Amino acid sequence: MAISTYFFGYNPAIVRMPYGVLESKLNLPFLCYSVLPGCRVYDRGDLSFTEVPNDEPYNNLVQYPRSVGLASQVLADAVSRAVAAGHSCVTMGGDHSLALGSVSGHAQQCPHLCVIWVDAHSDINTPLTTQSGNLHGQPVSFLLRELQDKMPLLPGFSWLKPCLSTSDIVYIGLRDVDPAEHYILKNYDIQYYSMRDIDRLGIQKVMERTLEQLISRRQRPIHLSFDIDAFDPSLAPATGTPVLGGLTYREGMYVTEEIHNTGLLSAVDLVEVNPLLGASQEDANATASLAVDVIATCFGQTREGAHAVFDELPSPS
Ligand code: 6HN
Ligand code: MN
Ligand code: MN
Ligand code: MN
Repeated sequence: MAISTYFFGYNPAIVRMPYGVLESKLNLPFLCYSVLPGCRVYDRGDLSFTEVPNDEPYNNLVQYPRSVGLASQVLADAVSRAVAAGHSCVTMGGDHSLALGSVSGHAQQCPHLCVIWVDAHSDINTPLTTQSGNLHGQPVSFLLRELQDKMPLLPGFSWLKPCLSTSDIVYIGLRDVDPAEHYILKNYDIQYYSMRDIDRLGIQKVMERTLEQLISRRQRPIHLSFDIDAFDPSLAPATGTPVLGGLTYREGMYVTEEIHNTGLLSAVDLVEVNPLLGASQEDANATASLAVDVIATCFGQTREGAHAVFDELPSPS
């Protein structure tokens, strides 16, 4: 299997994220040769983005629409090319607005894809319901066909075509949902498993139901959009919008192991790791290590060990 990785350190404040920590922890040769035998990983490096000058807020509220729109278009092209080349594509952010580009680009090659969105937040505000004005709280609304009559045309976004139906996405880990977002989830019949649902059902049932809905009738490519803030802040402190009561390490690993086991994972976003927001270097390191475990598990790292390196045991001579 071939995997392309991109660093896309973009957030609405137009800051290039300092990915040193994540990049050094994501030891690609190590991942290829020892953890994930059979995987070839191509590091496509950092995607650069252009800050559009005089990028006035839309409606006096939505921040940097032209810059985010343009950056998303660049990312969509990159992801589309990687998938067209037969690679699985990993995009590391950056902020969750990057899913605008990664899901769109993936869908250009795989129009029937489905999405598993692992997050404390549902990121489904529209530009007319957002209270923060941050586009990282809105990407899903741009992607859903059913919401298009509620979407204003934002400068910078004319290229973007909605590529998902409401039944193509399942959320896992929600625990901080705005009132308008809750209205959308309920009224458009979008499936989600909140932390409360995970408490009630257990993560095993949640994954069973998620995969049953998305891929039991037909096999199709999976796009995993994983926000590190889905984990509890005790595990992932270096992130922008931490919320108490998140996934345990074991629940997070179970989610990615199950997705790997489908054999259908085609693209992964790993977002909202922000080393600048860790209170200490240890916080930044712990959050980055967790992100690496998420990615590695997506592509076959197991908690049970693997034996691909040994063909046979050494015998005494
Ligand atoms: N994230 N619902 C809030 C907003 O600003 O719309 C929080 C969004 C968080 C986004 O973590 O990717
Ligand atoms: Mn953010
Ligand atoms: Mn998010
Ligand atoms: Mn989030």
